[in-house]
This record gives sequence, structure tokens and C-alpha cells, in this order.
Amino acid sequence: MNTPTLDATTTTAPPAGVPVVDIDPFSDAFLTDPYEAHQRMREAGPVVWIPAYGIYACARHASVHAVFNDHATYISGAGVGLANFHKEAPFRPKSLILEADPPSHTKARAVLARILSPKTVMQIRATFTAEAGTLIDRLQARQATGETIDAVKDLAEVYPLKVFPDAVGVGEAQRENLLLYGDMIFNSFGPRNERLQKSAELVQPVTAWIMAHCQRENLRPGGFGDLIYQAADAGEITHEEAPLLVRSFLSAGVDTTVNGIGNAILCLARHPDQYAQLHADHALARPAFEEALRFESSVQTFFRTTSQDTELFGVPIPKDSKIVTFLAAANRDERQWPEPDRFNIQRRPAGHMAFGSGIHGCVGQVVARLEGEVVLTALAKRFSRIELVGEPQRRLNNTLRALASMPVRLIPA
Ligand code: QZP
Repeated sequence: MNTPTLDATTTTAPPAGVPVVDIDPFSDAFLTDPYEAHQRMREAGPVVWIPAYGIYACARHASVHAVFNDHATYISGAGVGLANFHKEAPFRPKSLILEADPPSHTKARAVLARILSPKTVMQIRATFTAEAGTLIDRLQARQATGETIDAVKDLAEVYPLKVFPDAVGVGEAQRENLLLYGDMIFNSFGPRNERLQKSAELVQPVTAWIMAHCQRENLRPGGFGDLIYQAADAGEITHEEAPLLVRSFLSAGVDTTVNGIGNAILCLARHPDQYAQLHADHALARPAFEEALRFESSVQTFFRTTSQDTELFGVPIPKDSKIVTFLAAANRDERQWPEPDRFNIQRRPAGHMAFGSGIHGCVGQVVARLEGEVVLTALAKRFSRIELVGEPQRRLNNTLRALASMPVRLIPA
């Protein structure tokens, strides 16, 4: 349980005219199963008030979309977590892209967008595909000797930890540090609860490793990391900014796809009729991954801060207010999606919020989609079914819908 000083103990009086929804979106119960509380928030209105943290919240697709697409009013520079950087110091130097606004954001974004472009995906596609095949062949061989495969520990964590740091240009040793770091970063967008404290303790010894791997001498020439330094050489950014932009790769590039892939496999294991369709038609891998992102969004929440007094769907919001957007709730809004609680890989869920929207929309999404597609394709080719042989365990995180383990039996086709 959370200790009182760290938890949501004080409640702030609700501003007049805003529906109050009395939930704690960072409690164990909420994080274990958020969907009923999402529904309550959506029903209450496009903008609601969460007294436990004294914050505004959007859970409908229309209001989440509106916030993300007015970046001048709903800024990122004061932090995209609960903490308001105008009132408290950030716990690490601010990200130059995530926790920034135009014009400085624009420059950093341009560099990352070029490195993570569709052209890059064409270049890495063959390698990413081959690695998925190799890994899954190995898992099939292990399973044939009687071993139980854990779709999280043996697959969803292993695959991104192989291909993404390879692409960034990080050496093989101690890559698991990236998972510990990610867990802490994504907890840090929530309150300073016990969950954050625990992961911050665990990450202490790996911070130096992370920072060292943001330095040019530790990055393979030609990898994504080195390309950032080449952008600095070309004068697009400064050499002081380069390591911080590499840090964005190391912060955002692993835990997100680990859980995107894990959640997608879990959806397919729990919906055998849907997996059967994918098995019959591998071209459904991409839409299936997309639907899994909608259905179980890896990134559940993000915050913005108002730069001025404003009004959202008739609700007045004062300057310097924190607003939490529930991406995962927007992705199941019945105002947007027919039968939102049905996992249906034939759906083409264009406009889902799992990658955000607007100028901060995920800059790595083409790489994330590539990873999801090739892993699901490799599974679909080899196996006719994915059976759960034990209860999947969640790893509770203040921001991520994350999994700790998922024992499976992969039934060869
Ligand atoms: C985390 C950074 C889902 C995203 C917000 C993940 C993320 C993106 C960027 C950074 C960290 O720039 O450090």
C-alpha cells in the first residue's frame, strides 16, 4: 500500500461545473482493470475532475483528440506527467522532444523524424524480419524439448531488446538495463507513489549505464544514435543536445514495444477466433497489431498543462492546470468505435490514440509497427493456435499497460 505522504491524500475542491469522478487512476485496482473506471469517466462528460490529484481528465475520444491537437494551449514543456515543472523541478533534465514545445520541439522532432522515417524502415525491415523468425524458431525448438515458453519473458521482452538497441547502435552487454530504466521513466509520469519509489531504487545503478550509452563513443557508427551526432555535426542541433536526444531513444523505444507486442499476443491468445483469421491470412498481422494497440493501449495516459485560461467542451480551465488524457479510454469510446470492447482484427482502427496525435504523435511509430507486424507474422506462419497455460501476470506501472509473464503453448501448424 502507498504511504500517506506519497499518495493522493489531499483532495482539491472541484471547480464549479465540472463533473467529479472519484477515482485513483494510479491505484493497484485501477491499473489492474481500468476499463470500468474509463467508462465512468466517459459517461460523466468530455472533461471531468479527479479530486484525489486535483486534475482535469479527458477520457472521450473527442476531448483527448482536442487536447492533443491544440499544442499551444495544452503544452508539454511543463511536463507530460502529473508533476507541473512550473512548480517543481523535473526529476531528470527535460527531454528535448517529449517535454518541449515549439519552436525548440520542432528542431528536435525534425532530426528524430528523419532518423525514424519510412525510408529507414525499408532499410531495417529485412533484418527485423529475420530476427523475429530466428527468435521464434528457437522458442519452438525449446518448446519441443518440453519447456514452457513465456510469451513475455522469452519473446515480447527479448525481441525489442535485440532489434532496437542493435538499430540504435548500443552494445549487447546489460541491455536489460533498458527495461528497468523504462519502467522507472513510465512510473515517473504518475504520482510519487510507492510504485515510482521502488522502480527509482532499482534504476539507481543503471542510470550511469544509460547516460554512458548516450555518448557517441559508445554508439556504433551509422546507428540511430550516431545519426543524432551526425545531425549535430551538420549544425541542426548542438553537440550538447545530442546525448539527450539519444536518451529519448533509450527511454521510449523498448518498454513501449515490449508491451505493445506482449499485449497483442495476449489479445490473440484470448481470442482464438481472431488468431485463426491471422493464421489463415498473414497479411492481417499489421491490422491485428493496430487493433491490439487500440484494445490494450501500451501507453494508457499522458498529461498536458494549460498555457492560458481556456475552455474545453464548455468547461472552463484556468492557466497552469494539469490535464490527464486517457488514451486507452479514448480507444474504447463507443462514440467513436462500434462495439469498442470487441477485439476484432478486421477493424481498421484509424484514428486510435495509442500513438497520441498532433505534433507530439509518436515519432517512432513506423518502427513500433514494423516490430509488431513481423513478430505477429512469424507467429502466424508457424502456429495454428496460442494457448495460455497459466494466468498471465501484469506488471503494474503508473503509465504502461504492462505484462510480467504469460506462459503459453504454441501449437505448431
Ligand atoms: C518516453 C523522451 C509514450 C512516450 C511518451 C514515451 C516517451 C517518449 C519520449 C521520451 C520518453 O524523450 O525521453
